[in-house]
Amino acid sequence: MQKSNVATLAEIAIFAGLAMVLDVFTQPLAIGPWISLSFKMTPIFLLAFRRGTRPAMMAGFIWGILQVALGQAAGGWLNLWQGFLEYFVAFSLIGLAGLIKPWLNKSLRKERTLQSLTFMALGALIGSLTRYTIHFIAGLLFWGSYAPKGQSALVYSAIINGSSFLGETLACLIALFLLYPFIKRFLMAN
Ligand code: 218
Repeated sequence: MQKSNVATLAEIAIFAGLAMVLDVFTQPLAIGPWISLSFKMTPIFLLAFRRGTRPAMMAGFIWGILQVALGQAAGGWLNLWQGFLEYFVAFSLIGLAGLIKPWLNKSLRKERTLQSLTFMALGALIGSLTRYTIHFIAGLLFWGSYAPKGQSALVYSAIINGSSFLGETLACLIALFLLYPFIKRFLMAN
């Protein structure tokens, strides 16, 4: 195995672990009745920008497994299909942020700050949006009976997952922008 493969595998484990630590030790910050900020996806995005889509999807997948294994998923686990979708599939999809890696790398090399930040935001949006598409669909299929009386499963899922998507994505964008000056070299892995 090549040296860079071993390094990538180590980083997958480390960044999945970091996401899990944030998951256990940070509380979402409520900024209103609907939106609360939570930057737990940031480590997966950082790995996605550094190593690309596949390693980041593996890290997201491991984070999903860790949540289930450590009992962190208990409140959000209804049955096997729903759990598989919302923890293994949804969390893996966060890694799709890595799709912008080639463009981000180019703009980082040319030291174009605004362009680099834009690509990072675009990557985070891709990962978060695909993840939350799964939660939205799972909301429709499995969570409809939790809707308040008179509210359709569609509207309920859109409200719950839409606000959660906004809070998680916004928090990660803020975290990524604040970290940017310190991580430019880290993001240019090769
Ligand atoms: C309407 C509705 N309620 C709850 C869920 C479950 N859900 C939503 C978002 C994120 C996660 C993963 C843990 O953070 C879960 C389990 C849903 N999909 N829809």
